[in-house]
Parts: sequence; structure tokens; C-alpha cells
Amino acid sequence: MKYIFFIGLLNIFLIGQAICDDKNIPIAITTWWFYNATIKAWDVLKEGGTALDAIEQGATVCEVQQCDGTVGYGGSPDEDGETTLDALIMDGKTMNVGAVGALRRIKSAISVARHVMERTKHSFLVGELATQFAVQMGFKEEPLTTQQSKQMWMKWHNEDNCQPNFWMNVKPDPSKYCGPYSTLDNFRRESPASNVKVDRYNHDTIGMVAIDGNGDVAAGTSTNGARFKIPGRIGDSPIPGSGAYADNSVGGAAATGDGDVMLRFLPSFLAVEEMRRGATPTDAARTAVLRIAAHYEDFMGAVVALKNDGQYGAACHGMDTFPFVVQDNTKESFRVETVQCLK
Ligand code: SD4
Repeated sequence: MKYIFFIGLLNIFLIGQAICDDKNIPIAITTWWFYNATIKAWDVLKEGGTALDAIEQGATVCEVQQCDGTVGYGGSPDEDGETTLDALIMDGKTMNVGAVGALRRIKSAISVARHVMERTKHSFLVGELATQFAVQMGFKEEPLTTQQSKQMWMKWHNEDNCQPNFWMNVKPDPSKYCGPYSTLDNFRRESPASNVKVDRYNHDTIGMVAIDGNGDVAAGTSTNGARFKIPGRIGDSPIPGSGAYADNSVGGAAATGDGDVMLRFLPSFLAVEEMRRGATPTDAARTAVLRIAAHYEDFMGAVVALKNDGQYGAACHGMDTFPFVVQDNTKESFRVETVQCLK
């Protein structure tokens, strides 16, 4: 009897092992080719660190290295020439979230977001008051403007007549002139074609999803938003469910692209919910992207999705292809994978 009991226990143990071994964890995935961030996240995971630490430290690498000029300081100056940052971190174990939007004069946006999550009962702080919070938490206040961002802004303002910009239905005609603007009476309520071409150099974000050795899922984003945005604008990246989402019981997702459009559809939340309903990560990401495309046929964006068993996928729209970086135990090094976009 004792013997049978022992065999039973052994079986349960072995089955348990087999289920664990079936999972491809730990794992980290990152939007675009931000492999330095992925490597950092992987180093954290490999050493037994948490998914949250992997996200924070990985995204921090991009903030410091100014990945593509679209993450961190010195990129995407707004109409006043100032760089402001948006970031989000989400813990799929507790469903807790920390986010900052339009953060001024603080370089470490994702870490401030983590402080919002762990040092307050709030979820989201914005603008000047988020800066005051960060300073209180010990972050250094410093200008986010660089020589390069100043030059970019000077060209836009002094040579290009403030083109492109994000205004409509105002006077003087924003497609020809700089502001200040005032409201135009008698305008047509449908959206005119945008004069802002959204591409990867004015619209990238680091979005990351990680699963640690305990099976805990975390996700996050960090970006300097859209180039020449109207001051005060916050995009999709810091919005939970839009820029990223994580739920231990399913997995996580992160999005990148034209945030003004994307945040209307919560694509990361949708991708996670699709996986909850049984979709593969690739199909879940496709559904999220196609939901947006059904309304905005030219939108540019992408979603990466990671299931809690380590399966992953991505989908994109409005570009030819979309690269993302994966690192897990199956290969010695990170790998850049590429998906063909749906349109
Ligand atoms: C934004 N989505 O602020 C951000 C920028 C970006 O990929 O590309 N994200 O619109």
C-alpha cells in the first residue's frame, strides 16, 4: 500500500515536471530590434530574477541608449521642443499597474512607473506633478532636450512651417502654418487625411513581455511618444491594456505604433483576452490588429503576444514587416524574428 502510494506520488511529480518542462519559460520578448533591452531582461531572468525586474531593467537599457531615438530623452520633441516620456509596467501576478504620462525632466520613466505601482495606491501619474512625485522618490531632475532634439525642432519650426503636425479644424490652416491656432467654425466633422506620416522613426516604443522562472508574467512600455505632438499629448504606451497588459493566468501582450489610434482599441488587452479564449498568440495578435484596421485601414502598428506557457507571436499592419526580439532557453542568444504585416 505504502509502495503504491509512493508510485502515485512519483507519478504526480513526474507529470508535474513534464507539464513544467513543456513550458518555454523563462522568456522575454521585445518589440522592434531592441535586442540590448532583451539581453538585459534575459540576464535578469536567467539569474532567477522576477519578470517585473526584467521589464524594468530591460526598458531602462532603451531609455539610456535612446533606442531609435524614440525611447528615452532627446527624442520626439513636442511642439514646444520639449521631450516628455510615457511608460507603463504591469504585474500579471497581482494585476497591479504603474504608469506615467507626459513625464517631464526625468529620464527613467519606467522606473518612475514602477514607483507609482509599488509606492502608491494609484496607478497613473502625469505631467509636471508626476515629475514632483519622481523627485520625491529620489529621481534626478534634468533636461531631456539634446542638441539633436533641439535641431530637429528648429528645422520643423523654422524651415518646415511646423509640418507635419497633429492639428485639424483650426485656423490658421495647420497644414500650412504654425500656431497658435484657434477654433475654426463650420468645419466638417469627419477626419481629414492626416498629414502626419506615422513610421518607425517617429513612432516606436519599446514594449516588452516577460515570464520568469516562477511563471509570473509582467509587461511594460517606454516611449517618448510622437514627434511634434501637441504638448500634453499621451499616447497608447502608458495606458494599461493598450500599450501592454499582463495576466498570469493567460500571458501578456505589448503594442507599438500610432498610439492616438491604437489606444481606442486596447489591443494588448484584446490580445490577452483572445488567448484566454484559446487563440494562439499569433492569432490573438492578428485579431487585435485587425480590430483596429477595420476602422482605420491605414493605421501603422504591431502587437506582440506571449502565452504563459512561453508560446509567442506577433502581428502588424501598415508596414511591410515587423521585427521583434525573443530570448529563451531554446537558443544561446537572442533572436530577431520578423512577421509579414497583414497590410
Ligand atoms: C505613441 N505608441 O506614443 C507610441 C509611440 C509608438 O509604438 O510608437 N509606439 O504613439
